Amino acid sequence: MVSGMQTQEPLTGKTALVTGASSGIGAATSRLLARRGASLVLAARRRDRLEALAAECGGAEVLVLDVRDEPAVRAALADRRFDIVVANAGLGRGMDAIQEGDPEEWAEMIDTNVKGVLAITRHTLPAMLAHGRGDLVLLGSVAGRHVYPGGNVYCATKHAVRAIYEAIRVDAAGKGLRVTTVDPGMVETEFSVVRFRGDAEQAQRVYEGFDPLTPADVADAILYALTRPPHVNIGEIVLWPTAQASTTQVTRTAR
Ligand code: NDP
Ligand code: 8X3
Repeated sequence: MVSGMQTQEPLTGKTALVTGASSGIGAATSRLLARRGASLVLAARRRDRLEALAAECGGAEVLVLDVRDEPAVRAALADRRFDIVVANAGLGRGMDAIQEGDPEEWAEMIDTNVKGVLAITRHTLPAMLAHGRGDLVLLGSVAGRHVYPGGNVYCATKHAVRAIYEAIRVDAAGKGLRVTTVDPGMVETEFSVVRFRGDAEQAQRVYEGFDPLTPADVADAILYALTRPPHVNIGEIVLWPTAQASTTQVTRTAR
């Protein structure tokens, strides 16, 4: 190897579980990992989406799974070993001030973004640790680093993901696991359509007048972490749209 050059670890022969594979960042990550030779297990609730993506990926396994259902996560995953786990499934609901928030929406976010990530972690880590090698990637957010108006409980769940990332680092230390949190700013996906309960116009306005990140940009960051040499663990990746300075400051041009 030429001095100073980093190897690109191949993904051929590796099996990757991606949660939230039916849309956005999860779908883009699945496509990219499949192109790099990994065998994919595509998990989410919408079977039709997963089956279409599996065909695109050249025959990936489809796993219809609600990450909020911990016994179902255990039954589906606890007896298997994955080389790569991308715990990506997540959502935001609403942008109300905390004093006006809907506790049902809070529960949905906490159950998915926190308890779902915990269930995936709990039921995939033991096999990776017993094997002495594996990659666990969590989808955090810049919302896990800064709280913005109306972000309250969504931001709290992503702060929790950051704490879970740190907990995994210390609890699973010395067992060959690489753990990464990938924390993007604004990415144009179905995230805002879900957040605004299907209001596509309101969702579209979120991304108007600037170039947001694309799901492929985030997939590329994930691939970077996964393809470092085995002794290198990329711990935290924060990526922003160039026009986004903070969670409250986006420079938009009139169109
Ligand atoms: P999308 O809405 O496009 O995708 C979300 C995915 O999560 C879907 O595949 C959905 O599948 C899945 N999902 C949601 N709830 C569940 C559940 N209970 N069980 C299983 N799967 C579920 O959004 P993104 O791609 O943008 O979001 C992916 C992750 O990235 C999330 O964790 C989000 O918080 C994070 N993120 C997003 C940013 C953005 O600006 N878009 C920025 C920073 C982080 P299905 O409905 O079929 O179950
Ligand atoms: C999603 C991005 O800025 O809406 O994590 O919180 S943001």
